[in-house]
Amino acid sequence: MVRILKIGGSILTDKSRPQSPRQEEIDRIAGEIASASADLVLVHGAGSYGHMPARKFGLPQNFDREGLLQTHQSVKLLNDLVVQALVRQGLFPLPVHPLSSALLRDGRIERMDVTIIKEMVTRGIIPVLHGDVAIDSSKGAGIVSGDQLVSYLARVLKADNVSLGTDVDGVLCGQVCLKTIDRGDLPRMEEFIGGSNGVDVTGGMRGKLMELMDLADQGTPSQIFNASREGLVKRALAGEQVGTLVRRRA
Ligand code: IP8
Repeated sequence: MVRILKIGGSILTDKSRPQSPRQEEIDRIAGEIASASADLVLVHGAGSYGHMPARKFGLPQNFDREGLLQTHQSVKLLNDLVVQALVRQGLFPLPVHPLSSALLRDGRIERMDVTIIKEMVTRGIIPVLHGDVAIDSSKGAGIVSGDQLVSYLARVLKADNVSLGTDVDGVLCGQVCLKTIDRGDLPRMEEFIGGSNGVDVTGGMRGKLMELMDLADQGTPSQIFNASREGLVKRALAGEQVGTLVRRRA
């Protein structure tokens, strides 16, 4: 059994200000993870640590070596804060930087060495990945979002629990949070799945849904829930549905 949890950058940081962590949230979420940390792969978004420098350097449209370097160094700082918070909970996390393990082609993961991640999980270690810059074999520079990592890893690791914590209750249709969503719902949802709060270069809720629909089509359902509500990370990890279930079209 493998569980994959992604925590969005908008929970962990203030996306409107550069490199601004929400330390209390990072610590609270680390505490909730401690309740169910076995067989877990953790992925976190880049928040203002990634999206702001990426936009400044015109990534991923421009191949800018300085931009790749600065953006990666910046997201590593957030990754370190997450790793340290888990360590304070008595857990054994290790950072895994996608820049060093994944190759993109046209913005999609073409290859990624997941053997290391599997070995870590088997040995009681929590691999902690994050949205990152990456090398793209066709365009030079790329960005691999935490959402794309979740969908790739869930497929390759055959995950049985896939949860994405965001700063909203799930997929919202106006004021109503949907219990479930599948590909057939997308046309009527177009107007509601626009953007995300703050600077975002990887597509907000729309990007997330595209990744998760592909995953659902291949037989792995996932859920989008509100990780800023206390207790929901813990309950999601325990297998409870606490947000919108993204599933294969019936
Ligand atoms: O926050 C984006 O990852 P995300 C990564 O998971 C960068 O969308 C570097 C902007």
